[in-house]
Amino acid sequence: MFSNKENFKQAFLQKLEMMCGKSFGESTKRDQFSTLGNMVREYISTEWINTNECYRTSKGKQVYYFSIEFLLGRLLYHNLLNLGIEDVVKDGLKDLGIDLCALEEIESDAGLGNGGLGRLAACFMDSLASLNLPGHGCGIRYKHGLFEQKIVDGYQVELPEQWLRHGHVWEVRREDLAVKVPFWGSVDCKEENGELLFRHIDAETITAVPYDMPIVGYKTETVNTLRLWNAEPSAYPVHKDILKYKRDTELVSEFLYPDDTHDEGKILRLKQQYFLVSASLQSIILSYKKQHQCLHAFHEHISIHINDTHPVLAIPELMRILLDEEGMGWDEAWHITVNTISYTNHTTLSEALEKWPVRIFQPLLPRIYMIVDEINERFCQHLWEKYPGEWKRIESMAIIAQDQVKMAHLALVGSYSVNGVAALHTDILKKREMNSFYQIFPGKFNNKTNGITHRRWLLKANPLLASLISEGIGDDWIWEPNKLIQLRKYEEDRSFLQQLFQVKQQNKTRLASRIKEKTGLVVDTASIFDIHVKRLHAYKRQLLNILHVMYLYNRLKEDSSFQMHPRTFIFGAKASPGYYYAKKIIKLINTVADKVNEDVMTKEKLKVVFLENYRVSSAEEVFPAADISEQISTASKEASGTGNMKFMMNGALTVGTLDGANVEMMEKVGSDHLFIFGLTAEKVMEYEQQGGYHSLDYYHHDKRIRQVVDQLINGFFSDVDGEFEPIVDSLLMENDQYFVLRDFDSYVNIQKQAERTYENQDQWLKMSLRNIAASGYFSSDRTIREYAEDIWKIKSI
Ligand code: HBZ
Repeated sequence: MFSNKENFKQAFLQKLEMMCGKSFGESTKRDQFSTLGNMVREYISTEWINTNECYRTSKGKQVYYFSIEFLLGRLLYHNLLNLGIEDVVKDGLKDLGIDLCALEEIESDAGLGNGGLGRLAACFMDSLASLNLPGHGCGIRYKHGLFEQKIVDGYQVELPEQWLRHGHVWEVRREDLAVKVPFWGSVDCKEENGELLFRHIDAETITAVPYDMPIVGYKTETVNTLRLWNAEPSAYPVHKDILKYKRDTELVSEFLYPDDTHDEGKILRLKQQYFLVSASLQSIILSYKKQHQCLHAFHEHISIHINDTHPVLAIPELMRILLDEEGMGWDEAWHITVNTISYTNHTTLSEALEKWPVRIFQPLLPRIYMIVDEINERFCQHLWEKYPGEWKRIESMAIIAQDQVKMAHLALVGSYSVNGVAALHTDILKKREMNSFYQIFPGKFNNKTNGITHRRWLLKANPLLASLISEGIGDDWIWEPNKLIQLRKYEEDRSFLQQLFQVKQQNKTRLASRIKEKTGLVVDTASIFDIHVKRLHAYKRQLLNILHVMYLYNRLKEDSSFQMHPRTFIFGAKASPGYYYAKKIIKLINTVADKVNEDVMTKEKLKVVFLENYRVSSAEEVFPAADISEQISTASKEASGTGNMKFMMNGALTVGTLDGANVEMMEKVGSDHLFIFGLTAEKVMEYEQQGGYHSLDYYHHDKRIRQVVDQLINGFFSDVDGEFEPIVDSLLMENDQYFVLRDFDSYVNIQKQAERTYENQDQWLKMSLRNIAASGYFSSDRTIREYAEDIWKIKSI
């Protein structure tokens, strides 16, 4: 049906009538979208079945990527592209008077993630399939993805997200593969033939129903599976409050847990985690047993990767299955488990490391708790032999201590591989955060610098740039992104650089019209598009950026000789709903925006835009349009970053600190091709050891700083009393934990330098080209190859 335009049109019209029960003339955009989606999904089915069959018969090793988040975004265009049928479809629809782009917008984002960690999982799915690697995802089918953000009076307001309201064409419900997951109850212990047998009894069970999504590789025959579990009531227990049971059950896959630091609904969160790993392991083992008699060689055929600690209960759960269901002894079960599980750490922020109170953990998961307790006992015994008498050290490394279960410690002990997500991050884990574990398991630690799929973030998001690149160097880069390096031959080619400029301008125009449509603001496409998009967090320092905007505004107002190239500062960020401080920063950005954008004296020079509800689909419009990419986290705090790579690949120049993967970006492109400022990670950590720095000194001695900080409370920007006091407190009273004022001067200077460079168009374009050329390394294909070879030991089929 996709072999040529005519066949497609005929099939489309027929399908539409059959599916919707109406004629084409009567059909809505949504009807057309569903028709196309269903056609594509059906088209995928044959290869999907073949891929699964191939995995079954080849008996090669497979990896399962367990992640509590998969931030997929939209899939229609992505699937068309990967299947190589986008042109047939686009042309066919055009003949019928339908614009494919308009249909694309009908699809809701599958927003089952908070940010970097969840999007990384989605990029990895694309790379696994595109490299013909046997790798599948396991996650949760949240009914509501990340909240929808509305800005009301400058403040973030959260609305429940509704991606499933009209169904989801890409998923297939597999009720036949449902499994049961037990909670609560108690553990029964019996002796049989001199051995103790444990059984989880009186449990309340939840039925886990898988919804499978096909993950189509780019122009290959591989279609892997992303299995998302839905929580549903099991047969209703007679004596229970049925309504409560139903509500409690469905709640497990109702909401994505909001990011980070703030813990609400602890029990629910732990339930979600066990629900994911128990259901996934059961289904893996069911299918494993169809091919293998026993589980003795499980780890030779299966690798399970845990994306941060959220799925770490895979360790005790696999132990439970091997011990209680397969009747193995501890040592063998432990050997298999440790050699099956590998773990990625995504943060060094200690407040983000998961810890569960025993009082919550033990009653909810009684048998799992027993096993964790035993793992802990044995580990502490081992430590005791190694470090006799060192109580403090042993307590600090224990899995259970001070009535808490430390999930990262469990991951470190129960896996064969532990990786960080950028060289600097892995280094910090080894030298500091996880140093005591590194000392006993040095061989487990390794680095896997993050990557992004260049297919979504360049080929799909920036078709103009993609075709310019292909005109210049052919299209081999799509398969081998390192070949982007060949672009360097155009460094001195003014005509090519001019075309690069035109592409950027067109992308800026596209974003500008989106901004106009959403906010009513008119922005100047000749201004520098300076973009800061990512989750809102103090360490990411959106505050530093907006203070710089305030400083520029002051200069423009006070000094008529002050020259600056016009700039549009664009922000997009969601704050965790309970993260009060982050929400204040959003309010501040919007407050500054209101004042600055209205000021006739400055509005030609300075605009501030806050993009509401920033998500994957808006990101696809944002990255291609950026001149400057803001990557300004306090050095040592951002594990890697992946937005930084998306900007780079789209030719934006980075203003950034030497943090996370920025360090490697600089190594690849050369330090003259980005704008690095601020304290180094080493210096930050040195200060931290001394208890911080004296932020008040910077306030007193730098009048630019004094002015902007004062303006936070003197009513200059907001006439609401005390509105921004918490921000001032964090900077002055709480000693500016994220070194905002410490890096201010350095930031102002580098921004000036970036601006001067922008005004030298030739130089800017050359730098931009160099960034694109060097970005191939940051393709997730490279990352996934490294995981496949070094960690999972899986091979392309
Ligand atoms: O993971 C991010 C890191 O901050 C970023 O530096 C890195 O590039 C990215 C991919 O490796 N971490 C997160 O996105 N973390 C979360 O979203 C998160 C979600 C749930 C939590 C805790 C953290 O409970």
